[in-house]
Amino acid sequence: MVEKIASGEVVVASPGRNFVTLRLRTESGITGLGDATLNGRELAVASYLRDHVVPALNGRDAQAIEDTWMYLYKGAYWRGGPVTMAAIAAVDMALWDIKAKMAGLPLYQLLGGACRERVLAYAHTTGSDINGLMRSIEKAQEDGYEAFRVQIGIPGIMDTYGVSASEYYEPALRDSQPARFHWDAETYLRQIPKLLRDIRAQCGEEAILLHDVHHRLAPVQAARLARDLEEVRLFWLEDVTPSDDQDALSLVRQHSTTPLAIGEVFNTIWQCKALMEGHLIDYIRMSVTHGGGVTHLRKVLWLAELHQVKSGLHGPSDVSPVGMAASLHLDFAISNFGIQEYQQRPALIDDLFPHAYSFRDGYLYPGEESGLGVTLSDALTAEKYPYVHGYLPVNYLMDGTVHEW
Ligand code: CS2
Ligand code: MG
Repeated sequence: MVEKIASGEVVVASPGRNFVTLRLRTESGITGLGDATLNGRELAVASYLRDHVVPALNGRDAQAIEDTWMYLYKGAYWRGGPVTMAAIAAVDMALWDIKAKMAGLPLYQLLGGACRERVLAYAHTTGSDINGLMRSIEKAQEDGYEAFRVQIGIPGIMDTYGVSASEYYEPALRDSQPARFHWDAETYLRQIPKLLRDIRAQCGEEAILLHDVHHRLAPVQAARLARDLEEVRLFWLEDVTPSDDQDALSLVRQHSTTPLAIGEVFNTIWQCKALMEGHLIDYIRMSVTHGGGVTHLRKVLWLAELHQVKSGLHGPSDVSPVGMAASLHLDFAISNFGIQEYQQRPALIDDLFPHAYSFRDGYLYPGEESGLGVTLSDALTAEKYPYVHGYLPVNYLMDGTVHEW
């Protein structure tokens, strides 16, 4: 029997930060959820969904997921980009949720079944100096984590990327204009190798350490950093140079064996195909939410598998619990899993998005509820938690030139 899509509702709510959630309902009343949160540009995706996508879904077969993906991607003529792909991702997640509920299975079973027993997670740790960062690592260790993204203040740069005063990191800032951040590559390059060597010495040989450069270096600077960090033995060095100029990574490769991770801003397979085929990266960082959903990311991860690239799916606080659940079902079901980024959230968010997935002793488990295993509490409404206008910061060089953030 064909189960038709009957309606779609977009919930934009801000319980401490903005989330955009799509709820699709079939004619017989089965619901599916999708995450469409695009940090700092939330309403653009909400409008794309409400005004353009949802009206085009009515009456379609809810089980024909691949076909609906193509209908939204190829059928719109205008394709790709973070707004479009987050909207398609939300529809795709919601349809997988519905299909898995209809089958009475947790989603990972429909994706091929479990390839592992647990999913290694890494924490965000941050400090304005070594002592502060060590305290943050110790706190994450107390929570059970074995892997840590380490971001540290750089004397001479007033607001280094990833060093946050607030515990709840990186919601787009609630300002009428983007905040101004600062950057100086030479100041960073002079100091970061020693800082990270000290952290390695204090954490011991076995700790899993990662570092994120957030797209900020030129190719030759990136090569120098990757070389200078070899003895730190990072699990990965992330976004060491902007990913638009992909040949640049061959220069980095020529100078070091530090593993490289890229891709949190990618939204289609075309943006990572050459990187994988050229063996220029070791980990692919796309998220289910920004990468076209389960259907598309699965293809990305299969391509990655062919080229011995592992997953490191993006899981910052801007991916909602719905997007996190979708990531975990994929992490569980692919053979080339690497690591999963996972920031613990304020209890309010877990309460508003009750979920079957769990975190224990540094590892994540997708849970055994059918579907994605996430519901929306009735308390999560736009009236109770109205949308808050905000922007991600804009990053400037010391002379006022706009730079990568
Ligand atoms: C970061 C993100 O998680 C990461 O590795 O690069 O936190 C990124 O800055 C945010 O997703 C931007 O919204
Ligand atoms: Mg990153």
